[in-house]
Amino acid sequence: MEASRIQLLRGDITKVAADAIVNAANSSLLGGGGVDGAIHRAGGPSILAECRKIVARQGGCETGEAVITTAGNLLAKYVIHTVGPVWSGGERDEPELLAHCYRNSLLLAQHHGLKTIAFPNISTGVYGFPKTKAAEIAVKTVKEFLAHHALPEQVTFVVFDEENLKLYQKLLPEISQ
Ligand code: AR6
Repeated sequence: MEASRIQLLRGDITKVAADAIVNAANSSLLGGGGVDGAIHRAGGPSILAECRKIVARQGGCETGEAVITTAGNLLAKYVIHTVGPVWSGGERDEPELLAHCYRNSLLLAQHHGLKTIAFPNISTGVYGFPKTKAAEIAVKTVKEFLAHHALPEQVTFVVFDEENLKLYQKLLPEISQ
């Protein structure tokens, strides 16, 4: 049941036409490199303008939390910005904080009545989270959420690199040919 609500896609998340795409942001919410840089570049300045308003209101975004903005010029309707943990050996609650990123992003999507959401592989780039462990947490957290919630209807994992593609194919044999 949950499996039919999960998709796996290899490519650039800025090209995905979901109700929301998730950004692997940092706590400043003011942009950066990696997928964060790509989303702000492709979406245009209206995303940063909304991020600045959120910063003025609540002073950024803590690790594991999520906020929502317009998606500007992107095909998506919204960007959900979440802040993944920096990997520092696994003794600083990194696994739990990564699970919070997925869960809080899904909760925000649900509160906004969104039907489709696409995730990048949060924390597995600059933040150095081991990819195998991160993929296991992502899949487990999303499946658990979908088992208990009707929205979002569809979750897409967008993988950018070959290693993550292989990991997600292995973890999701029911949807990977
Ligand atoms: N579409 C989909 N996935 C992508 C794209 C893209 N266009 N570009 C990169 N990835 P990272 P983090 C993948 O470093 O580790 C930023 O500077 C990439 O291959 O973007 O959470 C922020 O401002 C990797 O698997 O995010 C923060 O300071 C995944 O996205 C910091 O990096 C995440 O890599 C966050 O680090």
